[in-house]
Amino acid sequence: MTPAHDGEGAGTRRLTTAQALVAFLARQYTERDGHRHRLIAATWGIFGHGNVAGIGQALIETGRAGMPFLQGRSEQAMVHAAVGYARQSGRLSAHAVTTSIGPGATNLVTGAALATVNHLPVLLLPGDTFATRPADPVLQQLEAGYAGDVSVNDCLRPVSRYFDRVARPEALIPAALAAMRVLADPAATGAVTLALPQDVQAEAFDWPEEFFRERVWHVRRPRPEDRELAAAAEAIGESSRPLIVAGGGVRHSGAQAALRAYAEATGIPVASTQAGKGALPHDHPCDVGGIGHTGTATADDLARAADLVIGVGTRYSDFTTASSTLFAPSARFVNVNVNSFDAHKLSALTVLADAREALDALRATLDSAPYRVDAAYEAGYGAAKARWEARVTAAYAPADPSARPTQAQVLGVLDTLVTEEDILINAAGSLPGDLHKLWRTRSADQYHVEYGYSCMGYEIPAAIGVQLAAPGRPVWALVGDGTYLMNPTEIVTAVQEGLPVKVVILQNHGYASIGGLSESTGGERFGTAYRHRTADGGFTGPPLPVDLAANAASLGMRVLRPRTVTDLREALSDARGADRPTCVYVETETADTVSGPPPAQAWWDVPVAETATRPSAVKAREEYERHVAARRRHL
Ligand SMILES: Cc1ncc(C[n+]2csc(CCOP(=O)(O)OP(=O)(O)O)c2C)c(N)n1
Ligand SMILES: [Mg+2]
Repeated sequence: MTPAHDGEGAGTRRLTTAQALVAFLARQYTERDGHRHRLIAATWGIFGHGNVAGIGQALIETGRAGMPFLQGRSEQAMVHAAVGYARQSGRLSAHAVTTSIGPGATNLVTGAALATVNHLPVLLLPGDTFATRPADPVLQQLEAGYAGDVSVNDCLRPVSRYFDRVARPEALIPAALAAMRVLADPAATGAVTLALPQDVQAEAFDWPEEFFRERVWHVRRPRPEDRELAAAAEAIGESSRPLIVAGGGVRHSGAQAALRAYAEATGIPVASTQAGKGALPHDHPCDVGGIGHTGTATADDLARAADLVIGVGTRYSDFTTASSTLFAPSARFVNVNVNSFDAHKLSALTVLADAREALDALRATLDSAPYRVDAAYEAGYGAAKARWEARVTAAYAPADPSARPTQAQVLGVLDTLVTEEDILINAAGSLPGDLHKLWRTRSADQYHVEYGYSCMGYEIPAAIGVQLAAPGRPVWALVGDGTYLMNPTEIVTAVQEGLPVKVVILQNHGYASIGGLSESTGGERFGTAYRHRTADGGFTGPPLPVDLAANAASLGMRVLRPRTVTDLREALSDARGADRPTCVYVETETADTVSGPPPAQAWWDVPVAETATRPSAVKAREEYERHVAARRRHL
């Protein structure tokens, strides 16, 4: 870096905008509970003309120690990796992602939406077309006829929590500070985009030294207001059938111990969303498992009967609420959330606060106003929990260990091998439902299912990000064949970085989950199987001769191909101990004769055609209308 120079620039440093940004990012920290973390721990990148000579050059100037660099294969996947890292880091540390202009930039959009929906921080640094426009149109420029200041990067606005275009070097100062503010704000965080016109990236400016001082961004834990706390405690005191719904906010806040203490003190059962699963270990007496469409019978029956639902850090997605059909019309809600938007859902009594602070404060109210659910309620959900546990055991148990495993049996084998160290990653297909219903989560960060955006192809890159944040721990990306095909290329990055991630490919020759959904909505599995096209125009021929195991091997992975349950146990055990990226490829049994996991315990709204000629669709519509009639508005 050029040192500060004399004269008019005393106390300033002459750097390009890109150099200044990288130097700035290298000195940003978060702090929570007295612990400090590097806010931007590394930068992912794929270079093109829009960033190679700007941010690319700045990264060499700064050096590897100042800003570690990670090379990706696709921009979307780099964001997934960054999101995996941020979730595993408790949102206290994040990654940046630099891209070229045009396609490199718009490839970020899906990842940005995923980060924002899940409230997970990532800093996006797409290149942008020239601010000075000397040679318009630059390669890959959009040229919107109606507006000169629009570029493809504007696609990132709706999916970013903060967006800025740094059209002049000095505009970087407020833009960079605002970006850090949003990334470190527990209520606002998500994707943050600083679009960097390629000429501005390379332009020099005399930056005030003050810009480069170390900055520590306090990640706050707002305490509940007395008034809100008192109202919540009163509602809980009046309740005879309360239920806690633990969402992702419990995890982000690190509120698991506080939740456990509160649940133990009150006997209130705890159901969890996909993001919240693991808030309590599966064998805790108060843990009743997943809630909603993919929930357990225990949790869903409690939800139907609950007179008070205490949402802690949840967005109440349609899966969680069974599309507004799960909770009783008379149910009341208390929402603990750091984010006002979520706190106000379902006309709840709001407790606008950090989850840990709020749960501790609620527990403290018990000193003056003791509260515990009655023994019959506790015994009731305890018995239901035991019944569900038996169903999990049945779904996991192989009838014949020399046969091909079902998907649930694959989870069953994994269940026998993992400890609380293991981390499981998944996002889409039939696995999220199976995992939510069945998985016996042993530790607070074991269950990593991205279900806010449920994005096929999140798993493998996310495993890389998680492994970077959790070195030495077994990290498993569980993927369906469709998901694998959507985004396998980051395997190369795992190989390049020597990260021993484990990828389990569950081959069932197509989009089985959507096939099932199609069938139940009268769509007859149209377009969901990976089969050869036949003379009738459909995809009803033999399965495609695609070899995903060979594909993974070609990208540099070690690949194991177990065929039976017995082989699978050996392969998963081998992969678990492996010190290099290892893939376990398994064909799963899908025949209707094999019993699968328990069916959905609650509805999910997928609109069915109102007019149809095929009997299956007509019948599905009748069923749909029956369910819709049960929808409530909690006002
Ligand atoms: C990027 C993306 N595209 C489409 C979907 C819709 N979708 C959800 S699950 C699924 C099928 C997944 O197939 P596979 O990974 O093989 O899992 P399976 O359903 O067979 O268990 C599709 C297409 C999605 N979630 N994400
Ligand atoms: Mg599949």
